[in-house]
Amino acid sequence: MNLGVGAYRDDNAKPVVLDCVREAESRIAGKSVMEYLPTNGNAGFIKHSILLAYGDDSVAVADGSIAAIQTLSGTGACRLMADFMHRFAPTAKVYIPVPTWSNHHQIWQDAGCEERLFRYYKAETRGLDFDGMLEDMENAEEGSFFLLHACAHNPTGVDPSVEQWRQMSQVMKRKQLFPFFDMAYQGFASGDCERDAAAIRIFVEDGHKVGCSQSFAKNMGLYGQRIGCFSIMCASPEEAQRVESQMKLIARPMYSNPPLHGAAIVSAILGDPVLKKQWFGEVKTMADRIIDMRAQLRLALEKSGSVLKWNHVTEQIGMFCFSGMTGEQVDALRVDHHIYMTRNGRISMAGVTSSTVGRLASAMHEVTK
Ligand code: IK2
Repeated sequence: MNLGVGAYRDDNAKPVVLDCVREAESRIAGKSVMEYLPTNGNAGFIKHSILLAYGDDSVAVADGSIAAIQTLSGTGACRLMADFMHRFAPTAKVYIPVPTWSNHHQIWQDAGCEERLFRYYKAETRGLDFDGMLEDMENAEEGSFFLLHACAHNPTGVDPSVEQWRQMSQVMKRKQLFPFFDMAYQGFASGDCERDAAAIRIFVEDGHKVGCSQSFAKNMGLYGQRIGCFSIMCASPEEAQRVESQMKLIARPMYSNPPLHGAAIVSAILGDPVLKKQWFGEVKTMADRIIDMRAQLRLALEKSGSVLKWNHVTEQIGMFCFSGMTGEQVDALRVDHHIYMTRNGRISMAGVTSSTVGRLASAMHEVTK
């Protein structure tokens, strides 16, 4: 049972190509030329992407004060942010949550940024360390950058509530901390792409100038197409033009220009209200299957005779369950049960199916007795 990589599988444990993606591909087949895109990418894609993140009614999108560039998926967007930060705020620190997607550390370190950590997860409650996080924000130097997972936090599956986001926004505003949202799972948390963008929109409402990384790997299943978007909200359209020009100067010597196909697919879907609606439905289907697997796993664990508490399995959200199992317990799952996951106890719930959930629960009970 492969529960390692964060990639969606259907209830037969098979990778999925969404119907809306197939339809978009059939519409663009043979129509696009194979010329280079400009350094900043496909303009239509960028517009649709930032509307999805900031909202159809976003004033900043409408008046052109968001600088944005097509990227090599979410990783590429984070890397451009890190390079941008290193170039224009060389002494600023980047605060990274503990724990986080491990590549975050490498991305910011490789770009030469000075990293600090902030408390995020509380092992005792398997939930958010809200007080610890606010305290670390209070104690951060003014002008620091904070990397925030917009929704469906990887690896913990623990997200702040709307009220907690509001409080974080207030503290960060007062302390003049720059919020950078990594949104790799829009739609995967609640099943609703609009709801999953709530954090970004709260911060924007409060007057923050936010940065954002978007990925279409998970929510459109476009993993290998490497399609994403990096944006920074600016004070004016003129500033946005200048910032965008600097983004291009960072991208140009790195990869010249981004690939065509993924951007064409996303534009075809988001640019057609019928296909977009279909996509919203398909994201919800994926999110709902994961939510259902969480419920089944918790129930099976509780029925297995385990005396441990498993409420976090259903309380956490998104693709991952941060199970609380130790490295040794994960090793035992691998060796004795042929169940594979990352050694921090993270289960990719997207890999669990209705025919394997029972076996997973009894193996987890076995190794945690
Ligand atoms: N940001 C976060 C928080 C991510 O989780 C990811 C994807 N990680 O998925 C693999 C895994 O953890 O098993 C990314 C960014 C980057 O994703 P991509 O570059 O594919 O868009």
